[in-house]
Amino acid sequence: MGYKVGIVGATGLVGTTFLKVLEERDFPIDELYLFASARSAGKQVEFRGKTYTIEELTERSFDREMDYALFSAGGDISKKYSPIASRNNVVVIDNSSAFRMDEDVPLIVPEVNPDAAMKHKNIIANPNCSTIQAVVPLKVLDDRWSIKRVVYSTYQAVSGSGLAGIRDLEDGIRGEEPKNYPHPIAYNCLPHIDVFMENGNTKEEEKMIGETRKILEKPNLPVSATCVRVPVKHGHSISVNVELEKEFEIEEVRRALSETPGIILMDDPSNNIYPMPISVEGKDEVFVGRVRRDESLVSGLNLWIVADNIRKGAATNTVQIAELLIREGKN
Ligand code: A2P
Ligand code: 11C
Repeated sequence: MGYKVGIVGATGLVGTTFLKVLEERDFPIDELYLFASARSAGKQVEFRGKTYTIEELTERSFDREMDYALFSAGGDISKKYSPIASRNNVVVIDNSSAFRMDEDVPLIVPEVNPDAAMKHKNIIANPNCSTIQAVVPLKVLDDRWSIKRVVYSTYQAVSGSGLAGIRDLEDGIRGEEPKNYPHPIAYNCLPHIDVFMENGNTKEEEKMIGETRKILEKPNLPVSATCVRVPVKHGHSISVNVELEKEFEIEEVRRALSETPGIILMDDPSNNIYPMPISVEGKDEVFVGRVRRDESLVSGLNLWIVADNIRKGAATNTVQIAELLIREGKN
């Protein structure tokens, strides 16, 4: 049996990747509905050898029968249209930050907290791309050695800002002024992702802090983050410093990470082997390397975590949430 699936933001970077991932994973689809803004209405898209026409998203879009709607058209569209879809009994899996910290909305990474998804009330949130790739290995550490504190330093690709970010990097290399970022991103790094908050953190940093606590179900976990945009097209990298409650053996940490589905340990520095953005593009796993003891702490660990921000960080994780619901009979 197949499902009736809608995609909101079907022309965007994440939206088009939804289609690729659904196709690759053989997701069972009987009916597919593609939505974007009025600008794209009428455009045609190929999926599994069939041609589909993009429809303008309106308040009537969910009047028809639909099992799942995968949203990636920004927070304002999610805020307006997810409740309409949900009232019409469509299960929304939302990529925006609109509902992530809402108590009634599960925030899900299927490898980490699948059980939380079962309590959904028709809206499930997909975490921020940087958070997703960080919590997959952190969950392994927390289960075995209990995490006491986390410090994140990110190196985030321009594709995290959608097509506008990619355009600024390409234009910048040609010497043109940026249109999306406040400074050139070509040959530069910007310690600035999303808006600045009153406490001096950016919203991206606050997202990583709050979402990590919610997903790991550790509401008081001390987490610190510095998020940096770098001139890389695809793939976010994160240097993660973790303090653990219990003593650990480094080989046991390596074994635990390498045995976990969804993680690929790429850690052979003597042969120059470690994950890099260019080696993870188009992949669905989270890659971990540079696993080593932080000797400045009693039980401290450093990790280097890299993943494709548009796939595991967005489209793949969303599709995996839908697959989880189907497996558990919770659609
Ligand atoms: P469109 O292409 O018609 O503008 P990205 O983040 O890669 O830029 O993608 C944003 C996605 O959100 C696109 O599919 C875009 O459609 C969609 N979108 C933007 N504004 C609206 C809107 N008002 N209604 C529906 N979809 C929208
Ligand atoms: C970035 N992480 O790289 C952001 C993109 O909250 O879903 C995703 C923003 C979000 O800019």
